[in-house]
Amino acid sequence: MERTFLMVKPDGVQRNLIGEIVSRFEKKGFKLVGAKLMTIPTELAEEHYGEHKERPFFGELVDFITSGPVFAMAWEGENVISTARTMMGATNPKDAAPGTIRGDFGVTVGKNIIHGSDAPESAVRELGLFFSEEFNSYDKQIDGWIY
Ligand code: DAT
Ligand code: MG
Repeated sequence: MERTFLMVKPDGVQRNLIGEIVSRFEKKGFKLVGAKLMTIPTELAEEHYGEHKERPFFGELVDFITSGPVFAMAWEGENVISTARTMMGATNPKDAAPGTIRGDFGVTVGKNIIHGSDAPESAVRELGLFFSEEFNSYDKQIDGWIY
């Protein structure tokens, strides 16, 4: 089953949105298989966002993501990578549709509430960066009503 890395950013934690965000993915039918509240060390932030290191906002992005605790999560489900991206909404909340997480709760691109892996390769890479331990794969009675 496909897995993705999702993370409530420091603004989402401060704004008490952890529960709301977890709830959306739970209700959708995806399965939480790993989670932790953590403050990201600078080196990990720079590696996680390495693809953006030449962009003008890179320093600001690293400062922001390390500015307070994040809620890092591993989620499992069919097509969870792309479906979670759809549920998150566009990168800039001003372009994100109502009903998406960024569309409902975000205002500016710098504080857009949530991170999610954008492809299978980045999901594997990011899960590896944030979770070294085993994931909690488990069956739920309700699985048969989802698949
Ligand atoms: P996403 O988070 O949707 O995958 P991304 O990978 O292009 O978007 O960028 C990573 C983060 O960097 C994004 O969530 C917010 C920040 N960011 C992106 N573009 C920005 C910009 N033009 N100005 C400031 N921050 C930006
Ligand atoms: Mg990205």
